[in-house]
Formats: sequence, structure tokens, C-alpha cells
Amino acid sequence: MKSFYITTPIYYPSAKLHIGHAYCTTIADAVARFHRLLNEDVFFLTGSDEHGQKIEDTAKAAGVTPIEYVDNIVAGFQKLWERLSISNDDFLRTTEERHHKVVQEIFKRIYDKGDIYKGEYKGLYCTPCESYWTEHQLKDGCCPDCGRPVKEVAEEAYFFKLSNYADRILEHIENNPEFIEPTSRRNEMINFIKQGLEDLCISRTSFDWGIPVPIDEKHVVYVWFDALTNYLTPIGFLDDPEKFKKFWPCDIHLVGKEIVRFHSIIWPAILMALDLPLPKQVYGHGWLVVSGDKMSKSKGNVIDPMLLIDEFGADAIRYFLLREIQLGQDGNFSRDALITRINSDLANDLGNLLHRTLNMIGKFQNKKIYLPKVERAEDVSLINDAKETINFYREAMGNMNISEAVKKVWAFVARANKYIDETRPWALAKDETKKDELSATLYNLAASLRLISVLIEPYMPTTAEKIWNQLGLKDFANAKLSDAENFDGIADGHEVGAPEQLFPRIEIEETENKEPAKQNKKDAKKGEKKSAQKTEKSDEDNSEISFEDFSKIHLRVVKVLDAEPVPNTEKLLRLTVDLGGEKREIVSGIAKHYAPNDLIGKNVVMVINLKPAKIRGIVSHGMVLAASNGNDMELITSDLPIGSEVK
Ligand code: ME8
Repeated sequence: MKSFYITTPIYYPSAKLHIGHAYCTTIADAVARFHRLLNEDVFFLTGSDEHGQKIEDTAKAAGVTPIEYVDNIVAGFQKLWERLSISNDDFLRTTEERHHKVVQEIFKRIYDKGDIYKGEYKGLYCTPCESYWTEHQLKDGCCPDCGRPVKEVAEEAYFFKLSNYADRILEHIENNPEFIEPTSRRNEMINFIKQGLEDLCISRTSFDWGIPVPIDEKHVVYVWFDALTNYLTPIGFLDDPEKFKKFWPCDIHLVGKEIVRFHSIIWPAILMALDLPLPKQVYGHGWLVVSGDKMSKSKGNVIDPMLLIDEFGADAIRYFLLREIQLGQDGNFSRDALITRINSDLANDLGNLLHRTLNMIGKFQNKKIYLPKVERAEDVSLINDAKETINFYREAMGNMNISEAVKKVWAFVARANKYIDETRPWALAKDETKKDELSATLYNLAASLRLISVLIEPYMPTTAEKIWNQLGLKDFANAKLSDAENFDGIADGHEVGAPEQLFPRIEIEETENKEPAKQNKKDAKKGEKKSAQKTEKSDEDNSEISFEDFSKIHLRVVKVLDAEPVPNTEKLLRLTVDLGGEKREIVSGIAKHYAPNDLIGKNVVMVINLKPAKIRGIVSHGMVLAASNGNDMELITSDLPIGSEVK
């Protein structure tokens, strides 16, 4: 059985993870799942990089010990990965004993070999990036990676003879074009090495939060030396030679573009010093930006993936990230683009295909499908397209052209929808002589959905399984790409299940706005005409709700960052609020009671998972709460920090 080993960076638990981290982990997950579909023995690793000065400083500022601090944040990482359906085989924390042993052993081996020596470090250090810099590498006097100020450090330190390996690394990069992807990153690294590599300082004495240097306990190991070796720990480097042989060298280290340097220069040098083979590939993906801006706490545009999952579900987020952004390039995240994709690609194209197909099989053939007895030009064309889709998908996924592969699968979804229009099953059902044609259409549609279910498993594992189950198929966990290749793999006379909605459309209604306190009643009135669901809501106005119903409403303390009147209205204000990292725009009917300036800086309570609504052309993503007696209105405020839950 072929093996496949893929890793993500181990993220710093200095703060909660944001959508950028979720992006990287989702890509790695999709690739791991794809290789499992190929029936390979996959090891997918992620984890947390818990030592270093930044963590020590952050914990101190929070008034807790470093381990208390990281335990809490790392539990959040693990929860996020579970909610995002991440299928990692291990989660490595650098504070674990198994990892300490590896780091100390590696340090000792390289020291014994003579590639580590003691000296004095005098230079510049960027704590947020945990990176050493020389004067000429700085950009405008600041860290060239993050743009923040660096500080001078002078301390006794151990050095790794990185300079000894410069020629070999350069040669390796030049002789192995696939070692660093994409090519732009490869060129950057070649230029970086050609400017000369200095020996790397790999120990610190000015703080304690790290793994002690085994030969000199007043030093702790430099956090990047500690972190990079994580890739060896869980695959049996010290304790399971067979497992190690199976998974090393790693197939892909997937990392963000800013840390390609650590993975394609420093890490290979460490491996060379250990006489270990180099990873087959370091893939530097681009950054996710929000409305063209890099995410940062100070800009208040950090997007919390957990809130997005609460609102839209994990599969929709995964789909968006994998489809919308070309791997290797920077990509933009926007809620409006996400909602558009959910409505058009998921609810409309995929949801309708499944719904129409199962409905017709139920109605015309009592839920049964039969192997085709006829083959028309439309069938041949559909089946050829299916084959072509699989071939393209296999190649594209294998080459990390993930968004292209996703697009191709959706082109096939569109193709299958078109096949319904071409073969017109509703017309065939009215003509007794066309029974075989009808049966062939329904079989081919079910077969197409079976294929789609397998192909989308790496992107949307929950949806894929739902489709499989609705088709009445069994044992989805063991479905492989080879099953998908067998187009007519569904048995003659097979019975399908009943259709269930995959993705509800996200309505962005054009509404008039009203004062918040009156919003529900008016909605209920309008709703009577609109849909049964909304009528139920109006009937329920005075009835009791369960605690479960109540807990569906997510209330948080948010800060108003900006407020301005909505032109040509008397009641409406446009508010920009901070949810604790994420910025949102909402429209609120409070202009008669509050002047914009009175609101700025106020902490108010907001419903954060309300369906977005378009109000006077502005998409409002939430609603602030206010008490009202009909004449006066007062916003519900709180002195607790932004992001606090209101229960
Ligand atoms: O660098 N867009 O950890 P880190 C896309 N601990 N990806 C993003 C992103 C964004 N806006 N922001 C972060 C570290 N990422 C080290 C790694 S590995 C041995 C040690 C992703 O918490 C991206 O993959 O700063 C980036 O490389 C990684 O998170 C950095 O995470």
C-alpha cells in the first residue's frame, strides 16, 4: 500500500485561530482525504507550537502560567478541527513528553556531530515571528515578514552551522523543481540563499518557556528548531522504525508563504545534519485577506471560523475556501461571496440535482432504479463526461490544483442537470413506449450523483455522505475513487431513499427597516404571506419556546466602532461593530434615539447569527438589542469585554 504523509504548520496558541489557519488546515485535509480515496495509507499531522517568548509574554499578560494559557487555547484548536471535519491522524503539541525527547535527541546528535557550537548572539529579533534578522534584511527598520519592530538581543547562545549546508540546499532546490511549489516561492528561496546564509542561533537564555538544551540546561531550544522537528515525532522517529520508514520522507509540508523559508532552508539543513532524506515538497500557499486587507487584530477584521461554522455549517465554509481561492495565490474572503456560492453552487446546482433525481425516481419508478437497457447519444455523452471528470480530478488533485478540481466537479453537476433537461424524464414518464429511456435516465442520474458524492468527499465530507445515504447506498466510509470509476456500479433494482434538503438557501431579503423592538412582530405579519415557516413563527408569538430554541440565538457583547446615518432615512443608522476580532456591518433602526457619536465606543448586545438582511441596499449581518416601551428606547449595554456571551 502506497503511503502518503502531509502536514500543516503547527500553529501558535498565542490567540484563537482565524479563518486563515482554517484555510490551510482545510486544504491539507482535502488532500489527505483525496489520497485516502486513492486507497493510500495516509498520515495527516497538525498540532500546536507552544513554546517561545511570544507565548510566555502573552501568558504573563493574561496573568496565568504558560501551560495554563496554552492548554486553554489548544483545546479551542482541537474543537475547531472537530467542527470543521478535519481528519488529522495525530495532533502534536510541542509541550508533550514524546516531543521533548525528540528535540533533545536531535540537538544532541547534531552537537555530537560537531554542527552545533557555543557563541554569543548579538543581533535583532522579531518576537511575534520568533525570527532572527540582520540589519540589512530589515524593511524600513522593521521585521520584513510582519512589519513590526524588532528588538536587539545579546546573549550567550548555541549556533547551528547552517552556513555549511547552503551549497547543498541550493543544489537540491535547483535540481528538484518540485521541491518548492509554487515556482514563485522557489525563486524567492534561491535568491535568499544566494545572498548568503549565516549560522543560526538555536538557543535562548533570556526566558524559560522552552525545552531545555540537553547539554546546558540554562538554555532553552530556539522555538523554530523545536517546532520543525515536530514533523518527525509522531511517525516513530525514536520509537517505531517501521512506521518511520513508511512515512518519512514526508510528501508535502503545506505552509503559508511567510514560513517557506524555515521549511525549505533551515529544516533541510537540520535533516542533512541528521543524515535524513528531505521532504518531497514544501508547498507555500497564499494568504487569505479580507476585502483586500491582511487580517489583524488592530484592524478588527479577523474572521472567527467557529462563528462561520455556527452560521453556515462546516461544509459550506470548506467548499468556499477550496473553490474560491487558487492555491498558491492570495485570496479574498467575503461573507457576500460565501453566501452567493452557497446559494448558487450548493443549494441550487447540487441540491437541486439530488432533489430532482430522487423525487423522480420515487414518483416514476417507486424509488427503484434498473441497469439501462438502452443507450442514447445523451447517455454516451454524459458517461464520457463522467470519465473525463474523474481523469481531470485525479490529475488536478494530485498536483494540488484543488480549485480547478472543484470547478470541474461542479461543471459535471451542471452537466447532469443539463442531462435532465435534454432527456426530459417527465415527458418520458407520460409515454408507455418510452419506459426504457426513462429508466436509463433515472439510473444514469443516480450513478452521476454516486460519482459526485465520492468526488466531493475531500471537500464536503458530511454532504458527500448525506448524498450517498440518500441514494440508499451503504458503507460510505469505505468508498474509494475506484468505486466512482465504475459508473454503473449501482445494482439492478436498487432502492433509493427519500430526498432531504442539503443546503437551505440563505435569503438576503430586501426589507424596510424598523425599530429593533418591533422587528419580530412586523416580520411575522409579512411572513404570513411569505412562507409556512414564517407563519408558524407568527402563531408562536405568545407561546413558550424550549431552552433549545433559545440557545439557537447567539448573543454577544460587541463594540460599536463606527456609526453613521443611512442616507434618506430617518430611523436608520449603519453601525460597524467589533465582535472580538471580526468586524461586521449592521443596519439598526435607532437613529431617533441615538446620535451616531453617542454610540461609538459603546459595548452593546447583538444577535450575531441572524440571517443577513439587505436594508436600503446595505447587507446587515446581525441585530443589536434594545429595550423599548413604545416611546423610549435603550440599547442593552454591558461592561464585559467584547465577545462575551450573553446567556
Ligand atoms: O508560523 N491566510 O504559526 P502561526 C492564510 N508556529 N493562511 C494563514 C493566514 C492567512 N491570513 N494566517 C495564518 C507559525 N495562516 C509557526 C509554524 S511550523 C513548524 C511552525 C496559516 O500560528 C498559514 O499556513 O503563525 C501560516 O503559515 C500559518 O497559519 C502560521 O501560523
